[in-house]
Amino acid sequence: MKIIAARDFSLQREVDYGTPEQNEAVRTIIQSVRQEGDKAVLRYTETFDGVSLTAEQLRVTDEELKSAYDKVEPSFIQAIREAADHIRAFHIKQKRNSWMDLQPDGSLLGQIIRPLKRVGVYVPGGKAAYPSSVLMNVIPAQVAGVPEIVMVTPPATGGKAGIDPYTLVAAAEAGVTEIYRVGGAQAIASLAYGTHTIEPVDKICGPGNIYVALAKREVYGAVDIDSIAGPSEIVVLADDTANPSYVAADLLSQAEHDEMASAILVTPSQRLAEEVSVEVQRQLAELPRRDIAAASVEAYGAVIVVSNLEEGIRIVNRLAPEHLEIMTEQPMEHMGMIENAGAIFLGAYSSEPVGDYFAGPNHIIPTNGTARFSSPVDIDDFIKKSSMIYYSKEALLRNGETIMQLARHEGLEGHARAIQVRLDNEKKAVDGD
Ligand code: HSO
Ligand code: ZN
Repeated sequence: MKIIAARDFSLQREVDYGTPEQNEAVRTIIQSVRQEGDKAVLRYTETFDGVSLTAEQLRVTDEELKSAYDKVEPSFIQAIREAADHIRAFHIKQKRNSWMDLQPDGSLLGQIIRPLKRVGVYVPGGKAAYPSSVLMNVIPAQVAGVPEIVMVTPPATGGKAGIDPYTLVAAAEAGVTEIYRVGGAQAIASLAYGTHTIEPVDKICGPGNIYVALAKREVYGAVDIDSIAGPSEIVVLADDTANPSYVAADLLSQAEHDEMASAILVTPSQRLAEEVSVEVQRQLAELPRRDIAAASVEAYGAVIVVSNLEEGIRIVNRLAPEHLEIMTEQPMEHMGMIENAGAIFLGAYSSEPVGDYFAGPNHIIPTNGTARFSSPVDIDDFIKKSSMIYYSKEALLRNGETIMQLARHEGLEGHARAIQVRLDNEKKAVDGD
């Protein structure tokens, strides 16, 4: 691993906006699905996934879901259940209440919290088909009270057997209410605009390939979308007391996600820097996904040696990493100085996979420096708020003139008259008394 100077370092990587051809292809798919509905969906499924289906076969049946349970080990179901319990318990803490505030003049102001009605979760095939990510997308929606949670996934993620049974089990355990075998841009178009078979949703979330990402960007506005996740990142802030083999293993745990993942050690200890570099190479050689991890370490990995932990913390705040592990003698003390990090893991035993799978906090976390201004997926992603205003007669009489002054200043006489008509009417009533 290269040892480099802090000032030369940034975590920011290019965001992939796709080639003009890819954008064009996505637009065509969305247009066709809008115009032809299921017919276009089935045609694209045949072309891109090599699976020919009827419209009735798009929806996964309850029997199919039941048979998925027979295909996976009971210990996997148990593990998913335990993880789901923790994730649910963590997200329940985030729930917000509607509130109302009674003013002395009898008026009432408030905020009403409502879940979104229908949410679509995309689950990709290929190297990023993670049952853990199904839990992390679906459970917050379910805890927020979303009544209809629709999952879409390409039809042959489990090979000839159809959809990967582990994905199906995770979906059922998390609380998905409908599943459709459709992937790619055609899945996103169906969720956004609806077809005869698939009702449109209010929000689409979940990761996918470049076509899925471009399609989500394209339909944004017609529906809400989640933010588009970049490659995984880990920064470890460690001092002399850290165990080099733990640090190296944790760096590799994220490097193995993607050739573009980023794993960085920030430390004031030259000895630790050197030992971790050696350890990374040693552990890499034995890692099944060593090709991916090695490419990531080579391109986006680094050890940054700083003069003290305070300087290290400044660098962490500048990087604003998705995941930060603090392996110092007093991790709690240093945590207070961290301003920008999506998730903070404290001490030698809080290895990042603890959070990826099990502890409860969400593993969908802002990347590419966006932890400066955004947050991990939570309940707020699946609710909306309505403001509530009840003005009493007394309140309007007291404040009407002021409101009219503001309206007239903006040249909006109609606004002013909406108030005036009430004030006049009240005046008449009083004069008539
Ligand atoms: N570390 C990933 C999430 C994940 N890890 C899924 C394992 N499975 C998010 O950056
Ligand atoms: Zn991970």
